[in-house]
Amino acid sequence: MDIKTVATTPFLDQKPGTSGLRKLVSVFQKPHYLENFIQSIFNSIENYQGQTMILGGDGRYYNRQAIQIILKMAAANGVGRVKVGRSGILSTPATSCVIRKYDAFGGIVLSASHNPGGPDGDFGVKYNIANGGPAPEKVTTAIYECTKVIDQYKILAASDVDLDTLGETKLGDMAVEVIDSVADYKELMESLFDFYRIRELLTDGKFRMCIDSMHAVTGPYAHALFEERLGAPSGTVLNGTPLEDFGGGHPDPNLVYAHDLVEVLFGEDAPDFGAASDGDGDRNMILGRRFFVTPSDSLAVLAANATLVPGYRDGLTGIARSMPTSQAPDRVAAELGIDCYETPTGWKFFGNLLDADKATLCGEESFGTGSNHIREKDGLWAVLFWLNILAVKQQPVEQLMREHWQKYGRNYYSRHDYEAVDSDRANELISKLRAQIPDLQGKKFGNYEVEYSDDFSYTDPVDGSVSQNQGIRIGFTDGSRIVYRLSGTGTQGATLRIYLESYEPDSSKHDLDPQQSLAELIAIADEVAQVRTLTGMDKPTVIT
Ligand code: VG1
Ligand code: CO
Repeated sequence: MDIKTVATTPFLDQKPGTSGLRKLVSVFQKPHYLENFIQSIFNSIENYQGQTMILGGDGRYYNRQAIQIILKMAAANGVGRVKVGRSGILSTPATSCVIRKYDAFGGIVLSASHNPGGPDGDFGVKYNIANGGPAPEKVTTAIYECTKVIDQYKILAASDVDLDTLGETKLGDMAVEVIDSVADYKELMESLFDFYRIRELLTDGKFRMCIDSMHAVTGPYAHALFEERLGAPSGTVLNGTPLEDFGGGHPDPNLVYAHDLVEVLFGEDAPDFGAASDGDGDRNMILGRRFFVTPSDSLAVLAANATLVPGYRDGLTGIARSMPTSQAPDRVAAELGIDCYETPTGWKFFGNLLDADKATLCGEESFGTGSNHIREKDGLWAVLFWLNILAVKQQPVEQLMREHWQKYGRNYYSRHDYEAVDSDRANELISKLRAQIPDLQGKKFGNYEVEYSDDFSYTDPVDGSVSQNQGIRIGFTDGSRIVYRLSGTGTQGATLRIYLESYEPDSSKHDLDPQQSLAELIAIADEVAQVRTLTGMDKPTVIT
């Protein structure tokens, strides 16, 4: 083996965020930048020599080049075998599935998720551990520490591997196996859902659906599952070929960016069901005919109806949601007599709860839902879950949702994002807010009185690890909440996220536009944090 040891110097900005290291493509293309980070992963872990690793990405620009570099570094560092998705394609949930199925020591997903791609867009690297989930904080911290002191990396001098042909080759002593990107994931989905009933629904000639892959990674998965396996007509999947620049779009499944789908579902003769997924396939948006399901409500509905689905027939051990996610799932957990855990933002905090079987379903307000079937959120899994429920209940999405609200009440919810804010100003806003925390309790703002205020801190109930400063919460006596936090996935300046929630038990008041029903809280959020003054922006850039 011709292993080269290359001298390098540290980059001081390689701290992983909410979900891996995300930077502009041009940053990752700097000499040694990607190599330093990959070598730091190997330097921070133990006992992987001779073992299997999984590798793939969402197909964005620089995916193929990065895969070739990582394969040669894995070979030089003593990895035994790498299973890589054909053409470099593996969605985040598929990677998690494959890591678990083949007992790999871990995996690398190349993705910046919903961030735009292309030469001027973003790139990202996520490291997942043996349970298939995102590396927990103690692992990402160890990687970061290694990036600060790295002085060399190892890489095999070899020619590129053919990524487009299934089968096995050798790279030095390491086996490289190009695997079907879809097969293992599809098999897992078949084991969880009633495909017979979903197929009946999709072929009954009445029910129509449409799914938008946004030119990103879920295209091949959606074609194989919905059109080939479940009998939906071809054309059901929109934008189903992964493109390096996602067609110039933002592969983020929400009402703002999934506009092709929104036009169809809110247009003339709209289909019954619509869904979209993000760049790396872990997010989902669910729509009915002229109807939007908020992600927090989606988690609540899946939990309330889980026993209708074969894989969850025996019920749930618990539910977990990220702190800013609405409290709608808590109400279902209370009714079911199970625990509902509140974790910091980011899927890595769910791993321990799932491993310990304390939670079966998990979700985040940011269009992420998942379960113990893998250790990542899973966009197409959520779509299949919804279809399975609809196939059993034979109800339109809107009716299902309204009946849910009737039983549990409605948690009106919205998130306001202020993107690309100057970082100093954003930090100033958060520190000023933090300084107010001790004085807020008991304060009155119009109809609202503050019951508590804190900077959310989480103690993992399984390993006792503590994560502090996870978002500033202001809770009111009627159960309404305002939460502020800075994003950990952006690559330019800072993004301030403000999460707003109120609860309405009265079903005669379930028809309001959330922006209208939350209007007073929105005004309070601005007053307390001086958002417009301190950001210099008069309105949010994205409202979901
Ligand atoms: C965002 C979301 C968070 C999600 C994370 C990764 O993080 O808010 O809920 O887990 O993205 O999702 P932040 O720090 O920007 O708020 V993905 O699909 O981008 O991997
Ligand atoms: Co994603």
